[in-house]
Amino acid sequence: MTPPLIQLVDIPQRGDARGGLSVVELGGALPFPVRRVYWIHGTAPGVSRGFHAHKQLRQLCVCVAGSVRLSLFDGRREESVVLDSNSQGLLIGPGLWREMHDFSPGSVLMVFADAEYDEADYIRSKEAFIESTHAG
Ligand code: T46
Repeated sequence: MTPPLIQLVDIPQRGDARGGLSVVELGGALPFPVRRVYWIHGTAPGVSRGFHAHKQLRQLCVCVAGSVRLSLFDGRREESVVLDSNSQGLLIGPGLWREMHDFSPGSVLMVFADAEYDEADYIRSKEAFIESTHAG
């Protein structure tokens, strides 16, 4: 059976009566070593982001405030998910075209990545991405 494109992982919750506390341990809790963390915030209403794939990069995306809809496309199938929780993150492997839509006001999308920023790892043309999925 073909595995789903959307792979969600649970994030341990250590909150108590005082409020929430979510934990991502960097020493082995994720299926890859974390080399970079960045977060996307202050996205203007109606703006979409992404529109690229990665050749190698693996990432975990957690919407730590508000919500965002993330869609993944492998060249044949497209699946999307609304991220709106501190307790679940979306794993995104290489070879997936990603788009981010419907950012809610004040939303913050935190991303844990297994490599430092490298523009050469991006495929920013959808046509080139689709071609790459048919290659080999
Ligand atoms: C991804 C989705 C989920 C850097 O200089 N360093 C960085 O670590 C990042 C992530 C970006 N940049 C530069 C590259 C561009 O000039 O910041 C600018 C905006 O990046 P981009 O247009 O790629 O941002 P998004 O929101 O479309 O995509 C980002 C990540 O780039 C990407 O890897 O998977 O979030």
